[in-house]
Amino acid sequence: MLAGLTAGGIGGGVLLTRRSNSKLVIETGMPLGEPPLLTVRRLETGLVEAEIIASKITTRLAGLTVQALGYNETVPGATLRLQEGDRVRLTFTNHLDVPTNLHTHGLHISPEVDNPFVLVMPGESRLHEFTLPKGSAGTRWYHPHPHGEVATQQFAGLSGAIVIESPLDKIPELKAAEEHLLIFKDFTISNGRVDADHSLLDWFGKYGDLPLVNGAYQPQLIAQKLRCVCACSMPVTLDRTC
Ligand SMILES: [Cu+2]
Repeated sequence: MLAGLTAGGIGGGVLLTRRSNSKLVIETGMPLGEPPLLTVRRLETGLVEAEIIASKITTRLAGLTVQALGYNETVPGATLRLQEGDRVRLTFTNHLDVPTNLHTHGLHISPEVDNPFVLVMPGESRLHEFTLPKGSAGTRWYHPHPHGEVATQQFAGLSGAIVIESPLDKIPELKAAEEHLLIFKDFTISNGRVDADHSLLDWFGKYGDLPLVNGAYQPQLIAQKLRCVCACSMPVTLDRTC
């Protein structure tokens, strides 16, 4: 995966990439940052509303400024934090210039709501309405699911975490515990952009040059409680991705 990392350690180093065949001066060993929380509106009616927007963005990955695709203008996408029993009205808006859609990976909801065959065209929105049943608590994630384009769009940066809390999370000891969210995702960066090109050679999987955690290379963290999402691009065939 990595041809070599020289002059590394805390601060930075030169990464020789195999896939993009270039040298990258990257940031390493920095304190771990986490994706922002997605804004959630809890209405008096009991409904929970949120919006996820896919768009082209300029962002920072491993200390590099790059063009990528992001959800709510970040890579990884903003974290959607919900609770068991929530009645959710989730609006997905496509500000990309290509069709896409939204898949909520791991949620037990109707395929009529989470339908990978329904495309959201550029500039359009789609409403996902569902209820989170008892027992659905855990760490999930969301990503695009347009057939034939999943790997390309996901590799370009589109993925984010869904955290569903249960009543157990209100136990004082658990509530008081320090919690961190780690999203593992590999990237290839060349010419100032996330290179998401995908070929038949990649059909059984591919690795990006940069294995990142929350968009950082080898960040540092001392922690008690971790939530982890692997949004890596290796399992790209549909039956392995979902
Ligand atoms: Cu999935």
